[in-house]
Amino acid sequence: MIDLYSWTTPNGRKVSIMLEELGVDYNVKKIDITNKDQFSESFLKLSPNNKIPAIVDYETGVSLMESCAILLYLAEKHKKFLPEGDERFRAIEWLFWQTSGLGPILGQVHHFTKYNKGISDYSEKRYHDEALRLYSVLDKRLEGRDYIAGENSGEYSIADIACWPWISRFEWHEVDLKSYSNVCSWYLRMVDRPAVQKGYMVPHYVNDIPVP
Ligand SMILES: N[C@@H](CCC(=O)N[C@@H](CS)C(=O)NCC(=O)O)C(=O)O
Repeated sequence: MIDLYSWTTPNGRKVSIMLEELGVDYNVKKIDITNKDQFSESFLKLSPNNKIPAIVDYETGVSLMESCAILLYLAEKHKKFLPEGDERFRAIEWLFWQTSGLGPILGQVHHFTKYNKGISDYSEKRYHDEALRLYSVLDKRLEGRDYIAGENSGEYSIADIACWPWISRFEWHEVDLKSYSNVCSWYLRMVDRPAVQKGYMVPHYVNDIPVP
């Protein structure tokens, strides 16, 4: 059994989608980051960086913070959603791209453009421009491919699971998803997956999955 500490955000949804894809049993522990639950003493023992998500795997005794470390751990444990051979590092490459680029930059767009509009035109423009660049990078990567990593036309992997929840906030990014046609097709392909639909609603329903 796994305990998942999470909230209704992209980093949290990455892990719930992965757990749904794997079909493993898990308990959800709500950490309401709007209520500062992430700073409680008990949660800090699991997540010293004060952020969701975190997991405790009672089968192995492993506890982990950092969504992409959790995705890698689960992929290795279950031998699923991480290609083998050379393509393994292609998936890891895009996983790092998400965690070092896409997530942090889109996080800044949420901060300045969604929640603090008008406070800093400079920051809004800087992060929006960079967000558009990242959408273009992903669009190019997905040209002629169904999924981000894997040989030929791609193989569904933790790289897709890491990126999709961030792209699902395209409206917050003021991005017309249809103008990134490869990203848009991939996004809708992901929306069709029952595990994506279920994982998106963890720990609870906030809204329907946005569809362009
Ligand atoms: N690099 C971390 C980022 C985690 C993160 O930023 N979590 C956010 C929610 S998406 C959070 O817990 N924010 C609470 C806070 O900043 O106080 C990961 O991928 O797990």
